[in-house]
Amino acid sequence: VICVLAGGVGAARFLRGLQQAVPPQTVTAIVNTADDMRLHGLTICPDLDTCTYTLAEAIDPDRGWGLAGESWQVLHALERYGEVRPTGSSAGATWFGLGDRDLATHLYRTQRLAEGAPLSAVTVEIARAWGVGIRLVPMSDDPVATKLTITDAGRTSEVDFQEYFVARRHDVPVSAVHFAGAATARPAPGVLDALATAQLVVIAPSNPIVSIGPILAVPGIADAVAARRDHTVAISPIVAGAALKGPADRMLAELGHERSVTGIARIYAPLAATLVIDRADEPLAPAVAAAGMEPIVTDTVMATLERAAALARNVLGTIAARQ
Ligand code: FO1
Repeated sequence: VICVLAGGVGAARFLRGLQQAVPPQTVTAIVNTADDMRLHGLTICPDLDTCTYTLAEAIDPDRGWGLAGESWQVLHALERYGEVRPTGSSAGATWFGLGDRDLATHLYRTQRLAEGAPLSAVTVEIARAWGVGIRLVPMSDDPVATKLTITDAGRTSEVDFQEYFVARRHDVPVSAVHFAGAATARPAPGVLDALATAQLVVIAPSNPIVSIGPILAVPGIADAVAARRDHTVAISPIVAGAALKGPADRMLAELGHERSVTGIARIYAPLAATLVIDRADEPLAPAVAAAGMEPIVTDTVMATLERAAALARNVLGTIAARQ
């Protein structure tokens, strides 16, 4: 079994490459759920859905989230209510883009949760409906929510993840991050087992602070990964000092980390023996080694399925070589 700690787009692309390289049933992805939100009374799990839709070849390839060929009739119909919505109400909100077909996933999930099913069981059902072979497991069945302290126009406040990411276009400085609910959350069934028995644990190229951070904040998970340090490989989400997608680069700097593969190595060194870095960062390989991780230099930008599969084979090879 190969166990992958996964956030959204970068992780989904890596998993899609990995399922070219190994039988999908041998892969368990432990997925961040601290980006989840409630809107229109629905439970929305963006990272789980990004992984599901990507693995089902149904994702919108340009946006990296939501479904390809989506229509937006419901969203446009909601715009009518914008004028009558009282201040403070979130009724009919249109700032978060839910497509018509994507809504079906949230309707199904919300009803199943209301019937008492745990998120992990509902996730299996949704993945099956989309023909996904990789086992997708939410990090926890208990709610955990990323909260960010931001400063906007001189005012400091705490906001939910999607308000920071989508409503404010991750364009405001972050001075603190915490994961509400994490301290009492339990790992979802199968998570600790998968970590303990995997031949290889991969930390996907996701934001270390807000995508991988919440997974590691669930009690027991970081210890389970650290116990497998020699079998754990992280893939840097930072290439030449920049994040390929999202605000990881700025967020690292704002929270006092170095915005480079060296900064990534300092964060992951207690958990993983190996860090895969891009060829563009080859000059920093000695700094990665000095931070306590063995650097592997290769192409990490997953512009095509072939590149993603090649990266996956490379990651598999690092462990095969050491055994
Ligand atoms: N990201 C955006 O930038 N704008 C959106 O309107 C938006 C809607 C959305 C709906 C469903 C879904 O599964 C994801 C969606 N995302 C949107 C992406 C989401 O905010 C990010 O993928 C993350 O949570 C970060 O990993």
